[in-house]
Amino acid sequence: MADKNWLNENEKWLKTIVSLVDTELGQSAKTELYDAITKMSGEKPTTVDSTSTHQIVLATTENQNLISHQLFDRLNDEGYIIRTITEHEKPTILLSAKTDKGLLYASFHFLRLIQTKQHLGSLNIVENPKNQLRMINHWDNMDGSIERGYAGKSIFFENNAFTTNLERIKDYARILSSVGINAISINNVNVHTVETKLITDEFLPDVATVANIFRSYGIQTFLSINYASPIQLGQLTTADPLDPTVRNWWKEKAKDVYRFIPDFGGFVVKADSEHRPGPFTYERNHADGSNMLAEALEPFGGIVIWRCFVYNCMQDWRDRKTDRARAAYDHFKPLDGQFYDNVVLQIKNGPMDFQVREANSPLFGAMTKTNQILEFQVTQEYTGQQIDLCYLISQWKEILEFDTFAAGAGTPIKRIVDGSTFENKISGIAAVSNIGNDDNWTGHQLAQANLYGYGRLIWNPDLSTEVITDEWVRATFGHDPEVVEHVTAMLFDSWPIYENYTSPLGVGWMVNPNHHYGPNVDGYEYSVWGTYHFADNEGIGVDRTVSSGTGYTAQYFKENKEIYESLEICPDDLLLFFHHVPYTHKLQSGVTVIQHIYNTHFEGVEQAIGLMERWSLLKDKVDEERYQNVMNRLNQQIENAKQWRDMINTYFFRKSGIKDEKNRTIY
Ligand code: BDP
Repeated sequence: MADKNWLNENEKWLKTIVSLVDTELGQSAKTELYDAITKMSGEKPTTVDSTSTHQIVLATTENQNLISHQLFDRLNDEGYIIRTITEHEKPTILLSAKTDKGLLYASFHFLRLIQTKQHLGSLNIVENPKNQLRMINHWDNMDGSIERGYAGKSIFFENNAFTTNLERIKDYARILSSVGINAISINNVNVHTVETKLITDEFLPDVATVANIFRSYGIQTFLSINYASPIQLGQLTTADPLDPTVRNWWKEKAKDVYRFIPDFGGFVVKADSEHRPGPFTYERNHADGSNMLAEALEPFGGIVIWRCFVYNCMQDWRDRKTDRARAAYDHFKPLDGQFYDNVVLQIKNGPMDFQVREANSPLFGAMTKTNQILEFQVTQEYTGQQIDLCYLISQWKEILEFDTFAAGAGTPIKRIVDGSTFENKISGIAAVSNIGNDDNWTGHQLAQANLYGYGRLIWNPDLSTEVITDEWVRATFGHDPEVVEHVTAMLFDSWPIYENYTSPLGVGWMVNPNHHYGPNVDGYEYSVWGTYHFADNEGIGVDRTVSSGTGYTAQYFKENKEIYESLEICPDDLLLFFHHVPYTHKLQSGVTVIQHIYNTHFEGVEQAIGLMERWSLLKDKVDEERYQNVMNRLNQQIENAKQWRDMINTYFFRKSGIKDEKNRTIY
């Protein structure tokens, strides 16, 4: 419900919606406007040129004559204009774009203006998305489970079949489209037996049904595929990418898929990664593997999204030379220039795996002749699992702003993945979704902010975290100043708080194996996963320097390499990611490493309690259901934080024998 004063001044604009665009997407644009305005203003607008004094007009370039066509030169195919034209005989807000898809985005933008109480009398907005591919990846399995899902079961699958609840999928399409997402892969990157059959006649009609829903909201559907499909589905004896029968098999397969879904996006591929099949079996490389699929998809305009999450997951912990952080760069950088132009590499933001804090992947900008997109994780695998609050927009913003120096100073990651630095044909950002069939979609009510913010940030990485957060808080909880203040502060504080009581100084991985929630300092220390902290009685951290360590720092461009290589200027928050230091090493902040560990863990618990206290101030201002949902989780978060504090502090106290300067309780 829009605010009364605002409504009094602006409701004249909301009485009539005239749409001149009759396509499927045009219909969606109009319906979204119509339904939302009805709900927000309490009155149904008319949809014909009525007697009302003002109107909203939806039109694409060619069917409007209200503004000069030249103004559209500034738009790309997904961009739009929103303009108040008061001098016209009937004052009009024109929502216009070159395409009906742009129009849909214009409608959602317009609704955001209402939700954030902007004045509608003098709008002059021109918007283009900065990223071409704006994608969501699902890790949903057909038995209904979601790998790393923390918000219930899959909304797509149950009992090894597709769901019949298509309304829910439609609502999801609307959610995604409202923040500009234009691509989705619906199944897990680990493609198991049943899911391998998604590209067969058994399931393609169902995939097509889902794709139809997403299409009406401007979203293209992709599938994750099993690299060994020719063997598992095709009775071939090999999946060798250079074998002509295999190549032919994929070509025929692509034809099948496009018969059902003419605008199918393409394949997402996890190959030679964590025991998934891939070209290595046949002594071929990732270019051979991806190009074969690209060749099959090319006639239909499809693309191959090939993941770079490739490393040795059978490492011997005694082997101090192998460094998992190096793996993606070592595998892919030498192949630059060998990929077809409908292949795009999907690179996780960090070289390890979505940790609370890790360095940024040095692959960004390292391959000048290869399409690349960035992968974030909205689902909070290592960041609290939607029990603990962890607002990730601040983290992603930092990553996107990171200067790679790939084309000299001023080459942030955001300008590499948007394709502008190296003029890539395909570019953009993908992320693992955090939704499931829980009523509130994300389990933790406030985790919705991560999905919203993800969409908004990748539409325009130049947007500030403040602006994105303010939009979400107001759209979700309204405009009460106290609510806005407290929810905003909670979101902003949450990532640093989570970092405080979990992983000090960029060390990472001190979590329980498998499920990854809660502390376990040595859980991965003597395992095969390559994720070590090397703590002993004297010190902690991974020496990744060229001078005495794994040489990982050399994968960065010179300016960053020099910073990370140096013990003196390496930022504190990544110190243990790059260096092995004694517990008595003095940080730039002035405290020793061990004292930092103690301080942040004590502080983290206090701060988690602080979050709960802040939320409790809103008891009478937020409805009971949402209030309780968040309160329950904050209480669990406090228990988790205490567990982290006590285990980490005790572990390092026992290892180092060094007392807390402030004599607090350590067990
Ligand atoms: C890790 C997850 C695992 C995923 C893998 C991946 O623990 O479940 O399959 O990443 O991205 O973070 O492929």
